[in-house]
Amino acid sequence: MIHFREDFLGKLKSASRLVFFSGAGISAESGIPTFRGEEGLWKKFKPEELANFNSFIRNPQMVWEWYQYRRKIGKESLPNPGHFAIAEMEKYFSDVTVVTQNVDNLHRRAGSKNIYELHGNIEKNFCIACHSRYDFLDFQESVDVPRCKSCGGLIRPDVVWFGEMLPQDVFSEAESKASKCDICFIVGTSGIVYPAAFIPLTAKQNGAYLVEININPTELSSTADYSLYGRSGEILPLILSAVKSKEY
Ligand code: BV8
Ligand code: ZN
Repeated sequence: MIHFREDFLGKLKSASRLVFFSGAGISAESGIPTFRGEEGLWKKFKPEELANFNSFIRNPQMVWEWYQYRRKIGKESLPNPGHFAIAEMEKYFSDVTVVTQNVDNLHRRAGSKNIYELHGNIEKNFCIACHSRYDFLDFQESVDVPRCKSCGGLIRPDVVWFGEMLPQDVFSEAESKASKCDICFIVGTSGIVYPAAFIPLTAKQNGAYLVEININPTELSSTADYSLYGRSGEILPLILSAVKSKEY
């Protein structure tokens, strides 16, 4: 059981707009490996080898297989109590926004309504030549990198690779939500990937109260007003029960 600090409970009581800025750590308890943790995805592979356009052009098959491997893990994973707690918060606050760096769809599958996917979505794909769009179901079984039906071009996952711009409309709307929120929760992220990591900083600059939920301190810990160390799948449901029982 955690006894939350009085100032945090006070903020919860007066808040109406929440932002949950999430990273790979929120999905760790769903069985999806994080990027930089012990079992990190990058341990076996390096970001520069896989999550960037030039590697895809040089070796489309290798990059495609990595994403098929991650899609398979994603398909076998379920949202965990942390995702569900965030979704249920929508009943108790007027505006709950999820700004996620994750591409795994678990927030949506947990029932969250307002989600900004800053780095895209692993179940979506497009042709690099004519930009025709394809969703994951078209290629569930395809081991080989698929070719576009209309032009024969290579098909890639619709995620943001290193060196690529984030979807501008998604990012600016997420920034505007961050600038207006009362509390910004930073959940399960090492906070080293930019410009995504600007989101909590924008919230802070506009007067939001920052709560970090992580098993370790991170790059963003110094900006947080309150750091809750532990697994997000355990801490988020405790915050939800504090809200439901009006512990403040
Ligand atoms: C761009 C999608 C330029 C693909 C990913 C300054 C400004 C702008 C850019 C840069 C900059 N400095 C450097 C850059 C370049 C680069 C960057 O940030 N590099 C970093 C590594 C230094 N940024 C870019 O390239 C971005 N693009 O800048 O374009 C530009 C500008 C104009 C015009 C053209 C171009 C694009 C970055 C996006 C890259 N794509 N993913 C895919 O998924 O395959 S990044 C990847 O990292 C994932 O999206 C992931 O979400 C993201 C962040 O990682 P985390 O989510 O934080 O995961 P991590 O493993 O690191 O941490 C997990 C945390 O969870 C840990 O803290 C752990 O303790 C915790 N945890 C674990 N278990 C639990 C837990 N917490 C709670 N409970 C648990 N149970
Ligand atoms: Zn095409």
